[in-house]
Amino acid sequence: METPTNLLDEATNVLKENNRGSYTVPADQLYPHQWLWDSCFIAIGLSNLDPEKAKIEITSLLAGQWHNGMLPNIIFNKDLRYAADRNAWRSWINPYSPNNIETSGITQPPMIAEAVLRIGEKLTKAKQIEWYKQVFSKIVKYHQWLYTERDPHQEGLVILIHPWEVGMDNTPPWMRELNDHQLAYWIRIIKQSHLDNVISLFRRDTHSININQRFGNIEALAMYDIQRRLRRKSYDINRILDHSMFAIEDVGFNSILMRNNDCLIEIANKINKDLPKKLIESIEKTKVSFNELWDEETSNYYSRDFITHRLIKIPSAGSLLGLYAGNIPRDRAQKIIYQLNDPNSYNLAYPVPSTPINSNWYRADNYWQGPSWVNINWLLIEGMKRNSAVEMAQILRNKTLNMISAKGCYEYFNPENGQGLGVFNFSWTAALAIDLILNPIA
Ligand code: 9WN
Repeated sequence: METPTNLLDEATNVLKENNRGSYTVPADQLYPHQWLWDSCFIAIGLSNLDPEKAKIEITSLLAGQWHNGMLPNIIFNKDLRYAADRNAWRSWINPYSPNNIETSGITQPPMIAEAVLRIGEKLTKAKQIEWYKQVFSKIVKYHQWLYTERDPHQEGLVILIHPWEVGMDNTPPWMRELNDHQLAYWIRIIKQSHLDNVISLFRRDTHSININQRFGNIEALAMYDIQRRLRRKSYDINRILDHSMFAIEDVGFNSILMRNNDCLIEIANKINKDLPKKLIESIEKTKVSFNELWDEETSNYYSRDFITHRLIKIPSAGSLLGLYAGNIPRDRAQKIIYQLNDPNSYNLAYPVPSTPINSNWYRADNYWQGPSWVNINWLLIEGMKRNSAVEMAQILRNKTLNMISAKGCYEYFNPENGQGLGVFNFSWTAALAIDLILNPIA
């Protein structure tokens, strides 16, 4: 494949336009703050062009770290215009929130160790060691927080308490749980009386993006309601779990955690540091417990309800990320690869759809229920490389770059016709395009 140089320029420009000094917004207007996994992907892209800028992106993320170790999914832009966004969360009500920085009260997929490692690989040996030493204890603290707060029974699998933490907001398994078990009575009334269209008037996102490409109004209300309930408990996990709120062991998140645990170990080795014994035990437990998310009958990994331990057997992009996790049995990796090759499942003209086409939930244009996302493709390409599917990784890399070249750096794409969807000039699409262009697969 020829290197699409135009795309390289275009993508570099997107990152420049979306830069706000010490961090990069996911997109102008719709996403005016700093998001956790977005910035990790952005830093991975930037590390190819200017590792110093990538370091600044990560350093800015770490400035939002809570005193208990949590990295929030959003660090708010301080501009007066966004007071309502900050106020919706009121992170300052929790004593562990950072001083003078306003953030959300939940997290997002832990991609930071991977980003830090990759930045380090682009630095000279001396600078690499200095960089790893600079950030090491903060990332250790984050992984410790994941296990102490979010693995309350010490089972090795981390729980999530809001769909926004998954990073794939309206992914089918979470939406099924939300609709079946978590809709507040007042939302049910609105749903039954079909008054939900009124909600559109209050939504900022659907002013600029067609609602068919975003989550529905009932889901928007439900997500807002869960956020409000978390705020009422001051984001204190003990109080939240006492009220048996939403808690799911998400398969995608735990896959990403597994890989990032390995990255953290690699960073520790590079600077001759030991990880705390308890953290090592948890890391080992995750590798074993992850097997419990496998369902032999349907040959798939699934998320699991924390309380009942029932698998939520609805396939989604998260089910594929075991490939990125590494450490999964060879026959299971092959079963994921089989689905990725199957035209009745994930192998569409513009892969990889975020929901397989043979699922009742599949909708080609709708957010995380069908469209292809460049970050998921990137994670799968990494996973394929590590699971001896190099040729497949090459093909997906080329298809991904062609899809972006044809339409531009859209947020997501229709997997059947390649149409660009969501916001235009989306940062992680640009950043990961840069990474894919500059790192051909040997
Ligand atoms: C809510 C910023 C974020 C991404 C998420 C994506 C979307 C927000 C939204 O945008 O979530 O956090 O408004 O839907 O789902 O993955 O980090 O790009």
